[in-house]
Amino acid sequence: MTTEAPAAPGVHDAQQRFDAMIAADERIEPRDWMPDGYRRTLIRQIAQHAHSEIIGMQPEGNWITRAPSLKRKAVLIAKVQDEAGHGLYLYSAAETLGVSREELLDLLHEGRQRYSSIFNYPTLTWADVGAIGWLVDGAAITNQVPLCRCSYGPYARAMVRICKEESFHQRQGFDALYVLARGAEAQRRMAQDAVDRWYWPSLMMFGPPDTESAHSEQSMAWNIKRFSNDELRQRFVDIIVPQAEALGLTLPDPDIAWNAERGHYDFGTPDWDEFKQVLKGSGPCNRQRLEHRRKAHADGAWVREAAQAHAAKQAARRAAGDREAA
Ligand code: BYC
Repeated sequence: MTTEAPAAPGVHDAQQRFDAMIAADERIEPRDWMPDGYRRTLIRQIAQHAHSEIIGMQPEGNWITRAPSLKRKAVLIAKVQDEAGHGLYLYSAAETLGVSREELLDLLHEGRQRYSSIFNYPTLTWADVGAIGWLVDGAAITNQVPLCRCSYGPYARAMVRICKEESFHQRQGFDALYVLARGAEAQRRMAQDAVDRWYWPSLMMFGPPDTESAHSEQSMAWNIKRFSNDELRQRFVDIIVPQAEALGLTLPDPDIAWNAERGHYDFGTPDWDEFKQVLKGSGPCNRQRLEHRRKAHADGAWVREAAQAHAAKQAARRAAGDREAA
């Protein structure tokens, strides 16, 4: 008697299986069937996230040579290196979806994929490094901790390590600002000025208001996003208001007030026109960031070529060794 292998499940069955896995809050892995839209959404989001990590090295990298002490310099170098590492984990996660890192970098360099709006603002003083750590990394953690439970396995797993490292980044930023806020009057003013400039852009990191968020509903249905943009923005404000008090600095938002009925802080509305301009490429540093990235990529071509030549030589040696042993 011969037994026939079961027919490959049709797309309909595969879709049902996928839907059931999402409903049961299970992880989707690279070899599982997934709808095209799910794959496209993940590639878009993970690539945007990876690009943000490597572009995000620039504003802070700007202060490595001018960090005020050896300790601050060492900490900043470690942080900027961490961002490069995050980029690598995320490009690897994106590659499991069938795209290559080269393709994604080309899309970034051609301006066809986005990176976070936040990195189009300049770092004018040393206090900006503190404000980025406290507010930008703080916003990133608020957004990214729920991504550790994202339905796509490789992205969720990458986020676990990234979030641990982001916590260290946030603490170093808070610490740098804390020291400045308690220093000379000029240092305190510098810390306040940095917070004044980074507060609103950090609220914009969470994306447009829910009413204008094109992807949230579908991404939440797929368990990619666990909370909406506005929910996470609110969570972030609730965290930073008491932290600002502990720092002795004020947030440049006259609408911040505790709302006992809601159990949350009320806060003002970011300038969404400015956000749209930054997304269109007209932020203060868009052009500079992309030009620097393209140049860094071109300057690094010899490293990639040398690594490939080395790998080819090793492979040829291994093959020759195998032939001799045979
Ligand atoms: N900037 O439908 P929506 C870091 C776009 S790195 C630019 O709500 P979604 C760090 C969005 O792409 C932190 N674009 O989108 C690194 C969409 O455009 P398209 C980076 C934005 O995806 C170094 C359109 O607006 N974090 O922490 O559902 C040093 C409509 O938006 C932004 C991540 O990438 C923005 N802020 O939600 C220090 C987290 N917001 O594609 C620190 C992962 C929205 O339709 N990403 N857009 O043309 C996410 O969680 C989500 O993608 C977002 C947006 C919440 C950002």
